Amino acid sequence: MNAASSSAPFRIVHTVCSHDCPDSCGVLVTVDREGRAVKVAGDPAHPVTQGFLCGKVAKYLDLVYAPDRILFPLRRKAGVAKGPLKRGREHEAFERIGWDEALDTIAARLKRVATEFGPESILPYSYAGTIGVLGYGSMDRRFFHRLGASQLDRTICSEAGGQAWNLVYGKKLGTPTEDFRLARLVLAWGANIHGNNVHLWPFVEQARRNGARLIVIDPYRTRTAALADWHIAIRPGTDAALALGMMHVILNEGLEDRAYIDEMAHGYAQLAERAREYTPERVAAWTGMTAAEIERLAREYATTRPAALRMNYGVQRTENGGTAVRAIAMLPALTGAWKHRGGGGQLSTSGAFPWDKKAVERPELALASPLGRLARVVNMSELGKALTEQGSGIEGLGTKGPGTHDGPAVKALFVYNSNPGAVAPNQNAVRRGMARTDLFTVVHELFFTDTTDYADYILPATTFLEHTDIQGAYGHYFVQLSQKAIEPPGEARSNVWLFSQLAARMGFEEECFRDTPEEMICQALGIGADGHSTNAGMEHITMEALRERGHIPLGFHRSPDSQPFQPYTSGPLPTPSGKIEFYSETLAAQGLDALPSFIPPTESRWGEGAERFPLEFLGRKADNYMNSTFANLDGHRKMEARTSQRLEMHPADAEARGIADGDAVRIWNDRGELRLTALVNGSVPAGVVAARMDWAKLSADGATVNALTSERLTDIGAGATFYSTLVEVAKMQGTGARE
Ligand SMILES: Nc1nc2c(c(=O)[nH]1)N[C@H]1C(S)=C(S)[C@@H](COP(=O)(O)OP(=O)(O)OC[C@H]3O[C@@H](n4cnc5c(=O)[nH]c(N)nc54)[C@H](O)[C@@H]3O)O[C@H]1N2
Ligand SMILES: Nc1nc2c(c(=O)[nH]1)N[C@H]1C(S)=C(S)[C@@H](COP(=O)(O)OP(=O)(O)OC[C@H]3O[C@@H](n4cnc5c(=O)[nH]c(N)nc54)[C@H](O)[C@@H]3O)O[C@H]1N2
Ligand code: SF4
Ligand SMILES: [Mo]
Repeated sequence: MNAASSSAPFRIVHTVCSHDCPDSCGVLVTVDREGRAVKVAGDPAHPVTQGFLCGKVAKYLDLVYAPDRILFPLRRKAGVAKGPLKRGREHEAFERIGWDEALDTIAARLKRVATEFGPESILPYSYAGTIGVLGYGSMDRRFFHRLGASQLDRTICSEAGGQAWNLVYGKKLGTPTEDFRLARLVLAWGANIHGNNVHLWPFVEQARRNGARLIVIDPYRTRTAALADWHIAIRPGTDAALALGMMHVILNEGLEDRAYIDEMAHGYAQLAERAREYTPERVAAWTGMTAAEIERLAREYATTRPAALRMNYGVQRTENGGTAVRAIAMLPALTGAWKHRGGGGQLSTSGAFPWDKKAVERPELALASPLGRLARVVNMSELGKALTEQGSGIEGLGTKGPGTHDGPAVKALFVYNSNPGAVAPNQNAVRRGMARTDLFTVVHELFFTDTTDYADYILPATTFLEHTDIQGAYGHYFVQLSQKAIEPPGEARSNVWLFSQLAARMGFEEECFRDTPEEMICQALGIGADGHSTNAGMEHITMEALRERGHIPLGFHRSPDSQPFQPYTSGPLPTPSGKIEFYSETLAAQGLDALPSFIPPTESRWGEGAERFPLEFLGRKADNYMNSTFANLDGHRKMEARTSQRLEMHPADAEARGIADGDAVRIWNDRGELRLTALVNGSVPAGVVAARMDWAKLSADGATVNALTSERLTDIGAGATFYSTLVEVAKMQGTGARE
């Protein structure tokens, strides 16, 4: 595909959008003779991408060629304090240096910190700037393991829901995206399909043309909700109650699939007993629905076949979000929805990709570190604590097992693939921590962000057009090769290159630090002597085939028409009982409730703080940004203009506070405050207010929605609880309506 002759005026290169999005689109990049990308387009041959890109990435060249991209390594000038820098003038705080000098001094400083305070005082902080297998975690993991740096528990996005799903099913699999077209009912639960997962939408539309109904359960009237047949504006954090209420009705009316349950599930009797407590009347009082609506929803869900559940991670960003996901995940098992092609559901498809992660990350290098063992674990959702409370930042049971409070204070922070200054909870604590004069901070970035304002060194990073990678997806079943389409601008360098170079400066002699991206791709695929992958389910994959086609389905998804993939229809499953677990001995052994139950979040209308802070706050993602990415681009900001820097309120809550549309308002709680302009438009139910993620430095008062969110962790998975936040709102004195 990209093998066009060099004399041709254009080449077309197959890349993969590496943003943290379920769709992982195949992106064809047109490159002119001068090596400049002139066009990006969705791959028409990819069954899920279907030839189109979302609005954000359709304008990707605005990002790649943005005039304010960081192009050279930079060092903070002597005497310039860490903290917010004026937008457009960040350069003044830094001086340009060469890569050699940057790498030498950073390596020397990390060595010194490791010797003086122990290597665990170094904290890598990364998330999903790229979800390519190499870019997300490969050479960097090798580097930090070998160094003995603290391990980061990457809990900020999906850990609660992912672990909850796995407690029920053992593995994150789901109905193939393409099969949603066969559904007669699509239930989008905490899932903004149109905004966050737009390549599922054509399949939903196709289903609806064939008579399917779309029901959306979301406190916010998203684009998806506005297009639905029925929008249920549930109160935040009450989903477990609704799922249990639906079970109550289903079991009461005998709508469960006993044959399927008997064959596939464990703990039915216990669950049935638990569900009996959740009468529609009780559940109505929590969720804000009527008992009749709960009954109607349960009946429609249980009697329509095929019924497809699209749950996304919105549900689990609440204090009891793990339990909520667990309870919702049990619904298709109770009704046997998995048996009907096009039914069942999807939270994530990521469990299907059998990457050889150990070969890529090489955790055994920790044995060669000065620690001689795997380092302690720091939860990324507690960055504020980790940076401000000596030896802290580790609580709860995360992915990597229980954390401890032992270990040295964090003395060096190495940020890449993430913008914690904007996206991490409890922003004021995070920024207080990052402003510490005794903290050494390196940030590998594309732009001057809310995080680079605190950096000692800034290193220029690449976009997915500028490096090679391989990628799976969490919203489809295709492996894709992302080929380097253009040379990086300036001196931008990839994550793999950076950590390979740093390893050399640290004197790490292991051969694996010299692996090329191509070699690491082969390691991830487990390419054997005959050129084929040796990973179970990837045996048909070769590098040649990937280069030629760009995308290749996983083994079980190769003949969807003659052999459709329907997960969880035969056992054993990779759970302790080998079955779908309604009752979890694993949780019981941890002293937790083995069955789902509803406990109102402490930060909710039922919580103690509700008297002082009576409004539930949703600091949501923007439809036209990717978390904090794209927010600095004018074209993207224009697309987001309607809700940008706005606080969405229900008319009743606005009126009670004397607030009119366009008024300047202050939103606050004990953690921080935010100033926005009121938008009294009814996208939220009474008692709930909402605002979008943005950059602090692009906001009038220099803060983002995360100035209000807390570091409290979810019940399962120790994830962040962005959507369990209480606030109060007031009209700002001396301000009138803006319009
Ligand atoms: N346009 C766009 N697309 C994105 C992103 C983006 O920032 N912008 N981010 C990407 C990322 S990082 C991820 S993880 C994925 C997945 O992202 P999702 O998990 O789908 O993202 P959210 O928008 O956080 O949550 C989905 C919906 O859940 C709703 N919600 C909030 N609280 C509750 C609740 O208590 N109950 C229920 N039922 N719903 C609730 C929110 O209002 C929101 O509309 O999307 C990716 N795609
Ligand atoms: N209030 C609130 N807060 C949230 C959420 C929410 O819904 N509400 N969502 C949460 C969720 S789900 C997530 S996933 C997190 C996301 O948090 P992050 O993963 O931090 O996501 P981004 O804001 O997109 O920042 C990624 C950064 O990586 C940089 N980058 C991109 N590619 C590369 C690369 O190849 N190398 C390097 N070194 N850098 C690169 C980008 O320029 C960008 O600044 O935010 C969380 N925070
Ligand atoms: S952000 Fe998502 S929808 Fe947009 S191009 Fe990337 S993968 Fe596709
Ligand atoms: Mo995420």
